[in-house]
Amino acid sequence: MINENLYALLQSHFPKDSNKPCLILPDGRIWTYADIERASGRIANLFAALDLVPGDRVAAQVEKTPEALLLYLACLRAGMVFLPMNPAYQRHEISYFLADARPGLFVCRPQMRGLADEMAKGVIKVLELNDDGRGSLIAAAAAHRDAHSVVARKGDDIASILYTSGTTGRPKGAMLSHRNLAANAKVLSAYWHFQPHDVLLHMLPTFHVHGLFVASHCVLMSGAAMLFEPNFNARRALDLLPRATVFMGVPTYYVRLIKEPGLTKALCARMRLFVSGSAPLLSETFEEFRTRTGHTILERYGMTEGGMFTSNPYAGERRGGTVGFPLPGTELRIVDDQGHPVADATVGNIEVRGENVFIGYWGMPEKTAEEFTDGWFKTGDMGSRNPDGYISIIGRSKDLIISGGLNVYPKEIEEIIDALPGVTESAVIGLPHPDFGEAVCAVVVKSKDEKGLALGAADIIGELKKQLANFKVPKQVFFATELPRNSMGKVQKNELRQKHASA
Ligand code: MCA
Ligand code: AMP
Repeated sequence: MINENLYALLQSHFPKDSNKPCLILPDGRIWTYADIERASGRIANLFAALDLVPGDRVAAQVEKTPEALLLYLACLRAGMVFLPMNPAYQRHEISYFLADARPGLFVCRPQMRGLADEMAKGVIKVLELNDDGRGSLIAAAAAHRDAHSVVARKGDDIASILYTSGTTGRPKGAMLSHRNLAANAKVLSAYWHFQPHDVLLHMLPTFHVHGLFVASHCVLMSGAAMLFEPNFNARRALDLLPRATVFMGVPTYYVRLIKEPGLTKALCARMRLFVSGSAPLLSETFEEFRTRTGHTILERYGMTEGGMFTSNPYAGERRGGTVGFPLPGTELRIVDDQGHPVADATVGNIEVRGENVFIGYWGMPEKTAEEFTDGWFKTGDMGSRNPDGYISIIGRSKDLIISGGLNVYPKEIEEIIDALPGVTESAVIGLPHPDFGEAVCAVVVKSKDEKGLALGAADIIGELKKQLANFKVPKQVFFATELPRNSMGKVQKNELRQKHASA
């Protein structure tokens, strides 16, 4: 039987010369492919010593370090299910994920240890991974052997669970199988022409599909190397672009790059590809970047629930304002609200199908069934197909804000604001923002009592900061006497967006 473990696939593409660099760190240290194999092998052996068995979840809320990536690779090879969490998440968010996913192990930062132990209730094992890559996880793994045979997995076995919030406010764990991830890894590395001599400038976080799967898998599938940076910083990117051949980013990265006077054609002379996604790339940014660097950004479109669905062509015309064509192996259709395919150039609901599309939401069979029609996944994105096949994303039917490439579901924030003393109701909306694309803003109706009178914007923001990751906290709070509603009683968010657009 073929082992469909994704790690086995990646490993089969590792370079013959295992001393070839895989990760190049800011301080010049290098992790070779041999180092990656040995260190992930030690962590995989540690899992067995902790009595974890394949299928157990391993949750991680850690900063981006080489060791964090190794933890992911160790999970793959040992058959564990990797559950990454944004380090910005607070108690409210983490406790939900742990209770829902019931991991066998939680790897956290030392500053979260007290909270982690409290939430683990003695049931979940807790180990630490510090922001410098040390910690009890690595210390414990050091006692184990390097050699580890990749655990046999079937294509449908879960490799990772990534939580995406939802329009109902209750986050859903998207289960991605070894087959899902492998399908996208194979297609993307080939479609974007990854070669062993490539050097990817990796500045994305590693707790989302974009940085963890799309970027890392392309490199590992081609035996290439990555300049592995802890985060995005435009100045630092300028220092490193001359050493790189590929860059991947969210639109905010490109907005910030073109603000740098040092961004020139000469600086990008060695580069062969710039990829953008996770949020719409404005045509001004697309054009300005081309003028400044001579490079045409390749925009692609995807989602946590299936990785990448479409891409502009590598060799053909990369058209601004479009996300290109469905990738090989992904079918995409655009349908009206009754599910009938619409004509070219007509806006409809985007649905996708393919080996990359996830296997369902963890513990939510009904929710999963609702999101599929005959195997087609409803993305919640609206778009159209041009007569020559290019897909454009026109909007979203789901109530979602994308701020700097990070998703914020208004419902989650509205529920917390509505529970505050002095609040009658609220509506959270996205308003245009020059840096983040969209900024989270709240419109709040206060109660007419003393609590309402005393409540100010700073109180609301202060309370939200205690409970939620900072990027979800509204950048602005507006007060209103009532929320506009239609005859069905539904809040008219479009009206609110128009009213406050220039605020
Ligand atoms: C940080 N802050 C933000 C954001 N990030 N506010 C709104 N939106 C954000 N995205 C807040 C912080 O809480 C802080 O607030 C202040 O801004 C400065 O924080 P700092 O960490 O210094 O910000 P930064 O380093 O400038 O980060 C901004 C960033 C980062 C570089 C745009 O958010 C980022 O790397 N985003 C990429 C996310 C990503 O990988 N998305 C892909 C998802 P305060 O001052 O109040 O403390 S995967 C996906 O969507 C699908 C599959 C796809 O298609 O790819
Ligand atoms: P996530 O749930 O974090 O995976 O975010 C996926 C969502 O990001 C998609 O459903 C789209 O709404 C949006 N998205 C991703 N790439 C693009 C793009 N190139 N243009 C517009 N929206 C995008």
